[in-house]
Amino acid sequence: MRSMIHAISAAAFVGEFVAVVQAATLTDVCTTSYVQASLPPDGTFNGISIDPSSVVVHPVTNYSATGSVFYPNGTFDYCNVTFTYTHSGLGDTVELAYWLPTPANFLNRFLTIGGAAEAINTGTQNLPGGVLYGSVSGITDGGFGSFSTDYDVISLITNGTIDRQALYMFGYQGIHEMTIIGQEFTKLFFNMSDAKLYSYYQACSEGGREGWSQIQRFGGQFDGSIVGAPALRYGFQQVNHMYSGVVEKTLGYYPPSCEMEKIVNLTISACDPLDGKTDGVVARMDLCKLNFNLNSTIGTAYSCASSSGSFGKRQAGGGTTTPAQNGTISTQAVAVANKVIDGLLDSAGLRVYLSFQPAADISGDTSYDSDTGLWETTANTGGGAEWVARWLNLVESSTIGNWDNVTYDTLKEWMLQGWQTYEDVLQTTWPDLTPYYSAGGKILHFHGESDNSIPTASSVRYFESVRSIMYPRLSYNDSISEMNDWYRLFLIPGAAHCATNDLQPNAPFPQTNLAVMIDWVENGVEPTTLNATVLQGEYEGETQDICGWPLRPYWNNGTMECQYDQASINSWLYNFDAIKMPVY
Ligand SMILES: *[C@@H]1O[C@H](CO)[C@@H](O)[C@H](O)[C@H]1NC(C)=O
Ligand SMILES: *[C@@H]1O[C@H](CO)[C@@H](O)[C@H](O)[C@H]1NC(C)=O
Ligand SMILES: *[C@@H]1O[C@H](CO)[C@@H](O)[C@H](O)[C@H]1NC(C)=O
Ligand SMILES: *[C@@H]1O[C@H](CO)[C@@H](O)[C@H](O)[C@H]1NC(C)=O
Ligand SMILES: *[C@@H]1O[C@H](CO)[C@@H](O)[C@H](O)[C@H]1NC(C)=O
Ligand SMILES: *[C@@H]1O[C@H](CO)[C@@H](O)[C@H](O)[C@H]1NC(C)=O
Ligand SMILES: *[C@@H]1O[C@H](CO)[C@@H](O)[C@H](O)[C@H]1NC(C)=O
Ligand SMILES: *[C@@H]1O[C@H](CO)[C@@H](O)[C@H](O)[C@H]1NC(C)=O
Ligand SMILES: *[C@@H]1O[C@H](CO)[C@@H](O)[C@H](O)[C@H]1NC(C)=O
Ligand SMILES: *[C@@H]1O[C@H](CO)[C@@H](O)[C@H](O)[C@H]1NC(C)=O
Ligand SMILES: *[C@@H]1O[C@H](CO)[C@@H](O)[C@H](O)[C@H]1NC(C)=O
Ligand SMILES: *[C@@H]1O[C@H](CO)[C@@H](O)[C@H](O)[C@H]1NC(C)=O
Ligand SMILES: [Ca+2]
Repeated sequence: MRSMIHAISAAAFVGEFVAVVQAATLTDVCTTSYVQASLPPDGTFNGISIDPSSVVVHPVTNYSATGSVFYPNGTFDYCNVTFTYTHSGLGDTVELAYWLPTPANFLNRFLTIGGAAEAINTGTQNLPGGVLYGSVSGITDGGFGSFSTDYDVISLITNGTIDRQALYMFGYQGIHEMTIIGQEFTKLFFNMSDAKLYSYYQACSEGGREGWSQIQRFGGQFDGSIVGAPALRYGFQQVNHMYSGVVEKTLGYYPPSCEMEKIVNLTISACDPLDGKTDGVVARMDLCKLNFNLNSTIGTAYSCASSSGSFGKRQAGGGTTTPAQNGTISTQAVAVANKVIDGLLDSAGLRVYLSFQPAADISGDTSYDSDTGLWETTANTGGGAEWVARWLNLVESSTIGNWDNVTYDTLKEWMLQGWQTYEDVLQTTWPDLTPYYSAGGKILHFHGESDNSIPTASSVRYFESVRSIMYPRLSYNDSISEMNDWYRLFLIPGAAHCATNDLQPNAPFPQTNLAVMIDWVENGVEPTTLNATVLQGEYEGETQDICGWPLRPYWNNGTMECQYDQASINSWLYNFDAIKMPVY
């Protein structure tokens, strides 16, 4: 009976009720019938039919979420809701999951959560990040078969035939639909009537790309978006995963992991103090790049104990065993490191793409083959190779097999091919964000300075593209100042790819980003610096502030200053003179 009344009031008279304080409990409303009555009615969304009979509801109490870098630990009650919808004329099934806070804790917020790697969601891992802040959180399975079905395995219908629907769902449509359905459902479930629902986005890596896919297309969809280390410029980014391997192949040297890690460790030690604070963290990768000569590591001894288990920090290496290693750092290993850090140039010596910062952990690109007793690259079996196999060659395979003829020029061709083929769906670099900005949306974009999967400079390039496209007539400083009213970029010292970094354990991570964003959107508190927390090591629990781009941190006798340093800024910018088109 209660749900019938609710259905009538919500569906028929939306807008005519003044918000009434309800004293509903989780058990009152976390029921199949109440959820069914709260679904957006048929006809709300063109081309979408929700199936009320698919609704599955579980009230969950005292759920504990701990150990995430994206939100603090917490315990809460929530309503776990899943249901499906279909696209008119397709007969497909897309499943959605929403976690709704208990009514007493709901604070008129909705949070969209994206995926990672080849997935359009991160399972239940990041859903708590919204509920903790009084927000409904939602994920989608994209229509790929289940919440744990990655997009890559269903991306081709068969060899030669792209599943276009799945491609566009992964590219941007899936997250968009989950969001607009979830926003309506939230309003109806909580009897919000005309009250403002604040909408947020939060995800990292592929999820960062998905965030940009929404910001670039759907102005007004989010009040605040938190995008971490985004895999944007997808055609370039995916192929770039193969770059280190092609460097090794071209230079004819496959460095043992220990040798490369020693180079990384020595770089960290040498560059740590350049930021004015010796704490094991390289907070100024620019000064490291400008001042540290990797050649100085040649001849230093290294040794590592044997290890087993999952190997390869960046590419899926499988469960290999790594033997004990020792030796002295060779000229060839340093040549590989220098070339990897320099980034891709074509055979004419012109620049094609950007690369990692010097102290990022670039030691995971080779693995030991116990059959041959040799070190080899993992690049021809990793994510970059899968991209070429499935999305460029349209073959159901996760490797390219024989790559004898793959050169720097091949990588360039693949980058251009991927960009052109998927420009409107995966490339995700549209630089004019006027609709999002005009609707009042805020953006908090962050990227680990020691990212070893998606180069940090990739984010700097996109920020600078948006700046120059949107503010062509303003000076550099004036455009930065205008942009910072609604879009801020933070480079996180020492952080790895969407994660803390075991080689720089004292580095902070911005774990409270959603709290910061809520404060910005709902209370007008501008994050001039970004709140971050040290999550491991000797300073665990310490709060640190992070400078906003283009300012750079420097500790002057123990006090951090955010400084403007033109040479440092310039070191993050690249001119892709091998490519005639503008690359945003
Ligand atoms: C939840 O935890 C609180 C505090 O630990 C406890 O008092 C309460 O009984 C628990 N509720 C349930 C349903 O387990
Ligand atoms: C959060 O939980 C993790 C366990 O997953 C624990 O290691 C960490 O110390 C906790 N953090 C705080 C601030 O209590
Ligand atoms: C949420 O509900 C779905 C669908 O019933 C179920 O598969 C999942 O295990 C539930 N998750 C949690 C954390 O309760
Ligand atoms: C797809 O192509 C690959 C490579 O040519 C081949 O190994 C595989 O058998 C093909 N799969 C099907 C289903 O034809
Ligand atoms: C919404 O309103 C209906 C009808 O008054 C009520 O039964 C229900 O508990 C309310 N829902 C919430 C979440 O307060
Ligand atoms: C690099 O430093 C880490 C500690 O930060 C250490 O565990 C590791 O053994 C070092 N690697 C080498 C090759 O010395
Ligand atoms: C490092 O050594 C290589 C090979 O000897 C040389 O070509 C290169 O210029 C050196 N780099 C620097 C920055 O000294
Ligand atoms: C270095 O490795 C070799 C085998 O490659 C081994 O014989 C030697 O004992 C090792 N030396 C040290 C100091 O670990
Ligand atoms: C590599 O290139 C050579 C010369 O063009 C060609 O004969 C050979 O078949 C190619 N190999 C592969 C694996 O494509
Ligand atoms: C931009 O502002 C910084 C201070 O934030 C200042 O040092 C720099 O000189 C300014 N640049 C120009 C071109 O005015
Ligand atoms: C900043 O982080 C600290 C933990 O390091 C946390 O206690 C505080 O609430 C955060 N501030 C904001 C505005 O999120
Ligand atoms: C640096 O800080 C210490 C203590 O914080 C103070 O005693 C010293 O005078 C400062 N030095 C300078 C040059 O400011
Ligand atoms: Ca430091």
